[in-house]
Amino acid sequence: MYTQGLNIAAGDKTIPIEAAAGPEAKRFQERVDREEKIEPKDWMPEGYRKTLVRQISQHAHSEVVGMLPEGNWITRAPTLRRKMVLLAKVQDEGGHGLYLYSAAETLGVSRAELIDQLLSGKAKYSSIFNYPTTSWADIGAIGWLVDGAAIMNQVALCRCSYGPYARAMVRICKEESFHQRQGYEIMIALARGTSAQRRMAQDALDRWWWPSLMMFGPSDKESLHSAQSMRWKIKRQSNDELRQRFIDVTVPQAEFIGLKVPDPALSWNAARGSYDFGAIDWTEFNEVLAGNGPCNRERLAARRKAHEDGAWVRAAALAHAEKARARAMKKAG
Ligand code: BYC
Repeated sequence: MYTQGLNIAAGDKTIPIEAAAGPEAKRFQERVDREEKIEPKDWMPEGYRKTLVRQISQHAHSEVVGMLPEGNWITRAPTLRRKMVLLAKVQDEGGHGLYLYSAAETLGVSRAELIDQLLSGKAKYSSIFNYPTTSWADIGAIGWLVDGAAIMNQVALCRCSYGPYARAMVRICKEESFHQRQGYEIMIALARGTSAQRRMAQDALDRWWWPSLMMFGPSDKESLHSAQSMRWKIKRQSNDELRQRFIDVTVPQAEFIGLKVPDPALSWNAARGSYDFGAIDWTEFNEVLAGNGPCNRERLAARRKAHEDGAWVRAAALAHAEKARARAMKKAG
């Protein structure tokens, strides 16, 4: 059997992937090509399993860390209605994290292991959550742009070849589309408001536009995992394709509310039927991934504190489960 090297995780560039050879690998690829869903107990190449654990756990961590920038505004939402909506949204993100950790657990890793990887700084989470939320308009911009970018990526993931991930994504996408609309509604209200409110909305768009484009990951040329993930139908569209589609749907939404996308190179290309856009600052992206974004340290410190504060809840749940198990054993004789 010949193998193909693939960088599965940072620093581990040699994990072999049974990409093309061996009867099981061949049957596996045929099932994927026929659009059959792969389920937890099915045979799968080790590289497929590791790629999914990496992506699903990074996704779960992103949902949970993603609660922090918005959680920052729950006590300062301008009206009771806005507060209720924001609370519900942040709670939804926690729920998404739980579905995704459960989907990852079907691949033979424990949630405790995955959380350790996050808290030790070994696991990645989306770069976008390392930026601060400095005004109420940022809550609008996150819903509109960040959830908008997430939906663009995640609708494709509803057709992922791995059943538990694909099914989790269906529900998550429904909730994300409500999140996107609540964010855009905040932006509409600000854009129609006083000149100070319009300035606040424009300032939020200026700060969140480029980091939102970075959410889709490195360019296809630089993407380590895309080609193999697309062969396995984990990913259905490339990072650049999804980024372009996001730009094409979002620019008219900005124009509709009278805001200006902060990209002087942005222009409609009639021949391509898409917008041309300026260069993304990949140095900034790489710095954020390396832990040097504006809020990386603060985000991890907040998660570590939450984990420590929750120790008594985990201990109580375990003690309760143990008592219930002992009672059931006694009853069974
Ligand atoms: N940030 O080969 P590539 C939400 C990493 S949360 C950080 O293209 P891949 C929400 C990548 O992991 C939704 N790291 O990788 C929550 C890889 O590193 P490793 C978040 C990034 O996996 C609360 C390396 O760069 N969505 O909606 O094929 C409030 C090379 O990249 C990023 C998901 O997680 C990044 N932006 O493609 C509001 C979607 N980009 O692992 C909203 C699921 C790349 O080799 N994930 N990297 O060390 C995916 O679809 C894919 O993993 C990506 C990257 C498109 C992100």
